[in-house]
Amino acid sequence: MRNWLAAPLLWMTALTVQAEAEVAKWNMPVGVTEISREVHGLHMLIFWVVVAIGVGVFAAFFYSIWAHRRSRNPKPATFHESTTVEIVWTVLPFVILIAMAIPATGTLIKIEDSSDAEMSIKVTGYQWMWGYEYVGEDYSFYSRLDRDSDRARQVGSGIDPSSVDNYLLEVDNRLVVPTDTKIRFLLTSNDVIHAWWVPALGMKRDAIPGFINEMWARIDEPGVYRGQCAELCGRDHGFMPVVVEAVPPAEFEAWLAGKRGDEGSDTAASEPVQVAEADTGTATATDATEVAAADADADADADAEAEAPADDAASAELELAALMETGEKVYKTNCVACHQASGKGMPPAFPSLIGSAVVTGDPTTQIEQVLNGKNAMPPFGHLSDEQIAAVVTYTRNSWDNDSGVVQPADVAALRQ
Ligand code: HEC
Ligand SMILES: [Cu+2]
Repeated sequence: MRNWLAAPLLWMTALTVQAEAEVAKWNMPVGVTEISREVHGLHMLIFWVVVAIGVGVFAAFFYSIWAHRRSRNPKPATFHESTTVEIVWTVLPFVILIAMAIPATGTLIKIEDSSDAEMSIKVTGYQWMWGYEYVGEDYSFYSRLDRDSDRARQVGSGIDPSSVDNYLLEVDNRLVVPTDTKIRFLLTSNDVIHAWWVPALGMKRDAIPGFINEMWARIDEPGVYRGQCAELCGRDHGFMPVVVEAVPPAEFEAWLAGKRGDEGSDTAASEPVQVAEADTGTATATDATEVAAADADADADADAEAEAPADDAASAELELAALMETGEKVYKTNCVACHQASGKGMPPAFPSLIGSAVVTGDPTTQIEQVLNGKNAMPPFGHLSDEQIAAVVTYTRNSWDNDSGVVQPADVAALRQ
């Protein structure tokens, strides 16, 4: 008896373990915060309640079809109404709903309670990237789709996306945060509604212009957690991932100190610091100018002003040809939507840049306008000095405009 039972039982256990692993792939992930585990627990609880109800309802359904089929009961019963049944099917769902609402409310209250946070991070959505500011720590930066993904996603790039690690889920600058620390996220947006979503943190919030939404997380395990913008925000909605890197608190402090140490002078404090990290190593020849732009922005500009410029890359005057090449890329990425590739714009809303007094006149006016925006034109202060110098030079020397070169230093001088 026992023997012939053992084999199938063992086999079933093995199957269950395998099935569990398989199911985990399809199920909601458990996450790395207490809240995310509670949310997952609720999700499973309610899932099983739903399964039980489903089984009950279908069992009654199939039993009725079988037991009350016509061939068994050629003469149908003619009774009407049953007060007992009506009370049962009103009270029972009510009790089930209340039973589910009690734990759910407890978790909701915890989700909303961002009090006693040990640090705050302001998250700003932009079309199409994220800005992060460590509130009170005097450090902020922008986080964009990493270059490998960006290159591969271009139409006709010829790059196989599956050859890119974490395709569309990697950024140039990760949001580094400490573990075991209650972090409050303050979410807002600079343009349209975005949503900041990292599934492993168990929360998702909209980033709305003019509003500040809150959420919080205390991450238990060091690791890299990936997410995406979760609110359709325009053309490049699919290209503004979120990458959170959780490290032990001491490591975080060291990281932050290192970043702030980089800044040097106060011009840089208001300016995003571009961390070129791994990109520098993998850059191909065509990217040299872009990488240089990011690098120059990070270390060179501020230091070069404060002290005698020791570094060639920082102080070098850039040639027209190099600026035009970078400028064309920057223009195509940031300006064509309104001013068109032809520079003709769509007057009257979006002025033509051909022969424009702003473009052909004193460069200061255009640099300031590109940095700070004007009316319906958004600010582009998040671009590096070199990128802005390049795009301004590009407009000044395209479409028969012939108005001379602007250098990154000219841009740096005009940042507030
Ligand atoms: C979202 C649309 C939009 C984008 C993108 C945009 N602009 Fe503009 N731009 C405008 C509008 C609107 C004006 C007119 C502003 C005003 O004077 O009220 C303008 C004006 C200008 C002018 C002044 C033209 C004149 O003769 O008054 C320049 C120069 C300019 N933009 C350059 C740029 C550059 C360079 C970029 C890319 C980095 C860019 N713009 C991106 C909308 C845009
Ligand atoms: Cu978005």
